Amino acid sequence: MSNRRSFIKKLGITFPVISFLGISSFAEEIPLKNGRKKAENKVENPVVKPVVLSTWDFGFAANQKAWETLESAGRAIDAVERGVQVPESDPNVMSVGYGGMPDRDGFVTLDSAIMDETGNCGSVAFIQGIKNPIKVARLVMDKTPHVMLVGKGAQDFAVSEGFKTEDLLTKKSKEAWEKWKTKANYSPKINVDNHDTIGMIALDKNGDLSGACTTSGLAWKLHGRVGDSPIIGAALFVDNEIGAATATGKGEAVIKTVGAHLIVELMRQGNSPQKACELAVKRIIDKNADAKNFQVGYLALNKKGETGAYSIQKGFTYNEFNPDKKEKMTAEYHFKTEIRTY
Ligand code: SD4
Repeated sequence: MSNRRSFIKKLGITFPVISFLGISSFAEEIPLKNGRKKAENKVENPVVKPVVLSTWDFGFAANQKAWETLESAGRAIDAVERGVQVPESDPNVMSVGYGGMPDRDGFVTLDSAIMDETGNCGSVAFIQGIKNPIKVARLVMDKTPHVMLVGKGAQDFAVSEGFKTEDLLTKKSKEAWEKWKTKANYSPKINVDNHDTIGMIALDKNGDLSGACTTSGLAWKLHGRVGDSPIIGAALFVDNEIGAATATGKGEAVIKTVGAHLIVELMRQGNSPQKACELAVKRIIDKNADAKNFQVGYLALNKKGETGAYSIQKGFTYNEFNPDKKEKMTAEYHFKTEIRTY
């Protein structure tokens, strides 16, 4: 125990008084179920302004939900888990959770991941019949010694935890699939209705970062295809010393460049969240001659609450909430703008 901390203990000063004194770096270590301890809060700033970022227009309602938790000094991990359940549960969001568009064979298969401030994480991939896969990912993280469960095993685990299985294919999604089948032309479009994952990253009042990412993946994908969303490091990565990042768009391109992890490492090297997102997009463009034909969008957030957003193409919208603003934003993008040199 530091001298400063033992001194305060000796004085018998209570937590509210400590907070009043603006001494926020005395958070005790919290033992976690996995035997590890939550890292001691090293934030010196007494009042951390919470921030939450999420992808696409439907993320606005998700941010509103997450904000309730952040505003009341809850943990970022709880905020993101609650937030992303909003589009997961909404049948009108046809690219996440319930009502998501199916694969080529008519099956709705879902991918989700979650990661907290201790570096702990959980994910489910190719899970079927479960409306809120992010909750299952959280349980994989909290209750198992594993990081990832897939397919039937993931569904069995969910059922053993009390989840109901349901038919996730709504009338609307089934009709869209039937229409697609008449041509069965597999050519993913940009920013059109064949994708849109929710990725959400947040910083809480304690200065801790967490993230979640959940999707039904690319519509009309091959049965069994798993995208970037449940892959830790690809569509989601959190390092509580540095920052967090999340991705949306063509998962294969994100996996191949380990996008979210790349962004966090670029921030570790001193780049701002904005520059880190731009460099990660540039990496995809450098490695893919056909990058003009698909979309990838990145969001990043650092420990100071600074944010970044960038995409390959025009049209990537995201939502940024902090105590001073609650806004839908449009990201800067690579093509059709001057290419920046670094
Ligand atoms: C995937 N990245 O399965 C997801 C799809 C997506 O915005 O994000 N769409 O590849």
